Amino acid sequence: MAVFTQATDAYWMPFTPNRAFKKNPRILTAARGMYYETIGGQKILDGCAGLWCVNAGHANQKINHAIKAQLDRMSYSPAFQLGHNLAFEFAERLADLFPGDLNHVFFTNSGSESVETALKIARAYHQANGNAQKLKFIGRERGYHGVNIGGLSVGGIMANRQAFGPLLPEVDHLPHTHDLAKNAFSKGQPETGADKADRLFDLIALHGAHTIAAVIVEPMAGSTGVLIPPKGYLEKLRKICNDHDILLIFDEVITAFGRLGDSCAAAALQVQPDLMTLAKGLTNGAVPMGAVMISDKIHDAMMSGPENSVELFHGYTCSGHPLACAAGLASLDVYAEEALFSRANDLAPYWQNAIHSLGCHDHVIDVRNIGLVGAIELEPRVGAPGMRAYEAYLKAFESGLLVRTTGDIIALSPPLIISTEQIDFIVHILNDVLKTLK
Ligand code: PXG
Repeated sequence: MAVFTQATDAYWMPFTPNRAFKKNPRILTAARGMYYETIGGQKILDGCAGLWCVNAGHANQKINHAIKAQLDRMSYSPAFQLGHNLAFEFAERLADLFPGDLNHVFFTNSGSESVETALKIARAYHQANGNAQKLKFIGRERGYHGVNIGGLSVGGIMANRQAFGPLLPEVDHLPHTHDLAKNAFSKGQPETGADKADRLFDLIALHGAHTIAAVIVEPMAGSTGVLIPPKGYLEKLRKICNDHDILLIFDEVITAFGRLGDSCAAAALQVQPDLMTLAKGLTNGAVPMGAVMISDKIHDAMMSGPENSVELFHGYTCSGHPLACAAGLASLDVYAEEALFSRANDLAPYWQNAIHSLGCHDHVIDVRNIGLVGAIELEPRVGAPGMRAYEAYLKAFESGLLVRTTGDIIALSPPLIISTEQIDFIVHILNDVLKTLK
């Protein structure tokens, strides 16, 4: 059994209680398929696809080979004023994959950058159309749109925002859709709550549609603890945006690439956005990459100036990075060859029954699911919110299962290659954990 002797002081870990972690580090040394291996040699079933990204499982050999081959061919190509084949090919493939007229792709390196890019494109689009006053963004309470200033501003998670104010002033928020009193233990999309979208009318009345550039929402909010859109809610947002020339941005960093049983939430739930942000499953997490899908309407409006002028003063050194494109193209092949999006769809009823069986335990106040996503919400301990779920996380890990927790919510989003036996294992471990949870 290997022992961890590495000094830990220099590495400031993201979204981690560094001092507590470093007293008792959990160190992974390898990952393949559905499992990690720890430094102590323990096998851990991955109940959350890394951080919602390893949809085809870990160390997929086809993806690994594509990256290795590209590494020896060309490991970097300048992103501005020069191109390479894979970036064009990958963009075409993405345009084919996603619904409607999301036919144009801007490459970034993360979900956070995708969000900033989408917000900037929304403003630039309205400016190109002569509507320079359309500057405001409408986000949503409990929304997560990454960690950069634009994304924090439209995001709605207080802990992520409070140390960094002031944020963008031209922002307002819709209410979140989570309503346990009415929708606890819903299977799939909750029946009630579409009317929460009507609050957009109030914000339009308050600010004026002529000042609002875009509404940005996660079709299913992941990070905040799996908030599933009520039936009819996204459709309503779409209609109100259409009627007021407001762009609708779906942040699909978590929901795209099969998580809801289709290429993206827009396809699964049949609501078409104007812009869609991507990352994570775009390369199966193998190389950092993000992207924004852009509709014809927006793209064409921006292509109207003189032909030799830059249409969008925006981009990153590593936009369309060759290794990321190689990983992304191979990921699309694997998703198609292994039919992973429909696999997620086919497994969803089994998954639903399995995780709803956990609803019987003390302290469980909700179980919810959609596609291959699930959440178990626990009643917070008085005076110690989050502790109950954190204890569940630690106990599950000791028993060989990795879950994510946020507040007192246990979130589950396994790789789409999961078997029914492995779903049973998740439920078995969580049963034991929830039984002993005080
Ligand atoms: N938008 C959404 C909807 C996300 O979920 C981002 C943007 C930012 O992506 P980057 O690549 O900049 O991290 C995210 C990221 C979790 C968890 O366990 C979720 C995310 C990241 C880390 C953990 O819920 N989502």
